[in-house]
Amino acid sequence: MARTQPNIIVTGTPGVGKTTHCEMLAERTGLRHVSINQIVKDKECHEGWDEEFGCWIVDEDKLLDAMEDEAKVGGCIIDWHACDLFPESWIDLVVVLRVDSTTLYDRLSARKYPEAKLQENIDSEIMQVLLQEARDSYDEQMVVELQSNTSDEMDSNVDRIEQWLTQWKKDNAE
Ligand code: DAT
Repeated sequence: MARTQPNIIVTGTPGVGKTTHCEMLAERTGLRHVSINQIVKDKECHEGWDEEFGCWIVDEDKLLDAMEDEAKVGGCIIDWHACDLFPESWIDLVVVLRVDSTTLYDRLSARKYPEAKLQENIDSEIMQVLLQEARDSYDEQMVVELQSNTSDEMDSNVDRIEQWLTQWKKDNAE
């Protein structure tokens, strides 16, 4: 059965602004903010805590099982710092947020990230790891790269995604 609402992934290096964008989008569109972090924690889709990187070791099969019903219904704004695990058939749009390294440094320092983790994330942003992952995993027409340095950029990103959603609904109306 076709989805009556699209599923959107908002991805990028930690600190780019995924959660802030997803919350604003959910408020404006009525779509659901699906925080993978929260699902992994609440539904225990993990194999324990990685001390070195300070994150859950995600059990991807369990996570996909936990999300399948919701993805089928549609209307998910998926908030996660990876995107290659979701089947392409579930997804309609992949938004990769980008940020300058100085801005990212300030945001991650404010989170009190340990130096090694901070540096690793900044390197990953400079090397555009998430953008490449998105391009490798999804049709190029589904992937959009948006800058997220300022609140003006965030507002225009959210406007743009809302416009995309309006068009998607027109295209997919019965
Ligand atoms: P993420 O979910 O990608 O880890 P976040 O939404 O928690 O990132 O944002 C990290 C911090 O940066 C938070 O204090 C909000 C701020 N921020 C994010 N995007 C921004 C933007 N485009 N302009 C100004 N501040 C932003």
